[in-house]
Amino acid sequence: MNRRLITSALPYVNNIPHLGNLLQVLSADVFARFCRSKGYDTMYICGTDEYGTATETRALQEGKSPRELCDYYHAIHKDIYQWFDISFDNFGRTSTEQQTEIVQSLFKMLDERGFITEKTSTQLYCPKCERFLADRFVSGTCPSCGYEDARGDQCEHCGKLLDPTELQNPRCSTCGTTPEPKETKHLYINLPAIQAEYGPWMEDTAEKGQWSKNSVQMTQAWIRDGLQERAITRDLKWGIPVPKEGYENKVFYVWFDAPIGYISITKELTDKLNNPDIDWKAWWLPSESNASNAKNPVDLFQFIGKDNIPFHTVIFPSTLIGSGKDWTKLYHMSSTEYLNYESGKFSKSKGIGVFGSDAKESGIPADAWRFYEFYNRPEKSDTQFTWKDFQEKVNSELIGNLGNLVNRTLTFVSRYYDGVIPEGKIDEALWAEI
Ligand code: B3M
Ligand code: ZN
Repeated sequence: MNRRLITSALPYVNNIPHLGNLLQVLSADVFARFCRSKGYDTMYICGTDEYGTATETRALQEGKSPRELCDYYHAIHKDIYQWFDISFDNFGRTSTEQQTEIVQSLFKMLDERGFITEKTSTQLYCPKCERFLADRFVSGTCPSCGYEDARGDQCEHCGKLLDPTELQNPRCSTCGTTPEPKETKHLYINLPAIQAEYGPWMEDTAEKGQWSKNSVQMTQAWIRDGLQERAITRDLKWGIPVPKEGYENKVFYVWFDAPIGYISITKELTDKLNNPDIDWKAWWLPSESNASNAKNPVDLFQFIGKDNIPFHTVIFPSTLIGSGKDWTKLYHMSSTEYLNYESGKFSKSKGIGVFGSDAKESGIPADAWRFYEFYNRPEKSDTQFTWKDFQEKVNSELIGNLGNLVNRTLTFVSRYYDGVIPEGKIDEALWAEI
């Protein structure tokens, strides 16, 4: 049996997780439990995504350093997922030495193979804060749907990925000043140059690994439009240093480093265990590992929400392919639609929805939450969390149907067989009829 490497999207560390985040970790958890019960050699990895402007802006608001903010929220995430009984093999974080080491080495491999280019571009600069406004440091009106509070990297309303310069009426998220365009240079990953190798891999894997329909569609649309070079550096302080001359004041873009977190969190686990037979390379770079399970092939199953699709189906695999090494790459993509809250959207920034801490303090057991979230999983279209439906499904399905079946069976075994299911032979005719 192939081994199974399972990941769920790394939640941003800047807030308390809500039911939308829980959906991803729960989906992967159910699958991991299934795999273990079937005897697969299984590794389930997750952790907090700690770099980028989401952290820096939040730290400014809370009067903490980015490091303090990450420590604070990482502990909260860990605690909440523990309460939900999520069976991670490791719940790590991206702000580790292991992450810096692997991200920088992947970057160097790409650079040596000619897949990194340098470009000068015009970016928004806030004259008052005296800095370039990366991603979430700028907000404005979405050019695609007109939503007035779109962030510089993505419109939360329609999901479109944005470049901050595309925003209409841009403003600095920190001080509100209207930023001005100014020139700066950045490094790009040359996706078009990797496409010749990436394209056939994608077609083959999407079919073999039975990717969710939304991820196949979105990925094919990206390929059809022609892959673009994408900037992988940012003018920020909180991030991984770029090991290249002239880039001393820049860091890697969070979306370049985040998926590599799956790898470094595995390494952090195996460094901690210090057992030669449990080796991160056996999972991610098996050709370079001597661990006893390394010869057995690995299938990578990834669980994410639909707004994270291209990062996992295009950019991360292209990074790995471009490095020239035989990394474990995506096999099955399970990407869900959105889980909405009482017909609106969950929003961490606006505090709308049910958060992990609310669930924990509700007095409703974790298993009831787990049941309803999974029952209501938005597989083909968006679904809604409503308190009324939660109550109804728990009462009718979990307690009424499943609970009763289990309870009656156990009562029966206890009453007539002293609590031990007797050896028996199945009546073939009855079984056939069933
Ligand atoms: N942190 C976005 C999110 O939490 C991002 C996912 C990273 S997965 C490598 O939705
Ligand atoms: Zn929009």
